[in-house]
Amino acid sequence: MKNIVVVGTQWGDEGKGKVVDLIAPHFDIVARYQGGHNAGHTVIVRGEKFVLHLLPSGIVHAGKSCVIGNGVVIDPTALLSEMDELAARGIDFTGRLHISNRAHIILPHHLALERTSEQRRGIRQVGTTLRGIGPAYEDKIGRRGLRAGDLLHPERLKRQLEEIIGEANDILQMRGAEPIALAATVDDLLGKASRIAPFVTDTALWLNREMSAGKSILFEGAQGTMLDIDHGTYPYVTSSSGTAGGATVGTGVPPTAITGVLGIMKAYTTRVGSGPFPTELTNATGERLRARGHEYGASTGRPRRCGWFDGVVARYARMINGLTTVALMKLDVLDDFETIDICTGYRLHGEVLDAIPHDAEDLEAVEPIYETLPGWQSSTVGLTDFAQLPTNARRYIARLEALVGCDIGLVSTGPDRHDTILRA
Ligand code: 2SA
Ligand code: MG
Repeated sequence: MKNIVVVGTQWGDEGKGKVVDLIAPHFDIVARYQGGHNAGHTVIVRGEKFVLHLLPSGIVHAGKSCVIGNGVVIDPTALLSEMDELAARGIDFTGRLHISNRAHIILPHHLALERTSEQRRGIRQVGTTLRGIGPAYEDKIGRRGLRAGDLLHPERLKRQLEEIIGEANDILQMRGAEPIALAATVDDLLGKASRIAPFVTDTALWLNREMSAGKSILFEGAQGTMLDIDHGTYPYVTSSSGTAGGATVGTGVPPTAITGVLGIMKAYTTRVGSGPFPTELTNATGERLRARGHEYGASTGRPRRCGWFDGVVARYARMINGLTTVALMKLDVLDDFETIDICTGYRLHGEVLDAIPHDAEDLEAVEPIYETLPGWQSSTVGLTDFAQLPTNARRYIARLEALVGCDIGLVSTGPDRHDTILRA
């Protein structure tokens, strides 16, 4: 393992936080490359639960360097409160947190704009986390964003905010929403800027120098392949590149330096927010998955939609990310099911598809083709040896490997670090 990307292969919440935490000791640096505090990465260390949003999950490991890359969007309030909370719990990150000077800043108008645009979409709303993520990326692509590096220049911050917020207020006014108070925003940001500034640096330069000195990097993806702005179920996606390619754009580490891609795959499927979800179960079975898997949003507490494993999505994720290994998560959630369905293909208007449709309405209309496997109906909780798994659980895993076209090198059997099977 040298420079590995950990990527979500479904709609997020696959268990990336646990895996990053588990393998972090083998790397020198953990880097986030996209998204922001819309992510919710749950890590359980010696029975203590940490939910990380913006900081890389590696932060709970003393001595590891952590990077918030240029592809991330940063809400200063969320960043500081997460740092304060962790500091209060004994985590010391002085000298090991590096924030890209090119990362964009989430400002109050982003939240206000997102609320109004979600309202305007009516039934077609995305169901975002309302954290300002999308509008912050809009300002970035629109070339009017404020970057972390700008926090190092308080003398020009007022002028920059005047321009950015002035434009946003025109739109807010058109939509009949409250404008953002400029003076209060400037004061608030100036106060926070002085606390954030010491961590701000050219992380692309820093990462490349560290690599030259032989250091290894773990790239921590947020959300998942199907929420990727380009490759996901557009427009029901997040506004960043959560797929493996995003790791290079979002950190400035070249593609030739990436040596592997670890795909995180839940043994069934979940989705938060709206949009197509072919294997969704809106019945008692779906509720059983939600209850057994504790499927509620780690950032917003929203109940997650639940359904069977989708082999079409998994194959697609292997292709788009070039997966070299898969970690199969939450196998134990399926322990007491009599039978388990796996989706092996889609049918649209009577025809079997050989790829995921690009159109959300088509994907909404597909009929999953299922294969039913017998359950194992015994507890796998906490197992650490592959040979201890019930025969039917091993059959299930073998079937998933065949469908995905990639080896499953890790199986998770519970939330704790130790509830893990590592295959040679
Ligand atoms: P946004 O806020 O612009 O990124 O929302 C756009 C879509 O992306 C989905 N999204 C997520 N889906 C799953 N997990 C996420 N993180 C949190 C978690 C979510 C939470 O780990 O549980 O707590 O609710 C996440 N972040 C964004 C979102 O639901 C929209 O469909
Ligand atoms: Mg999550």
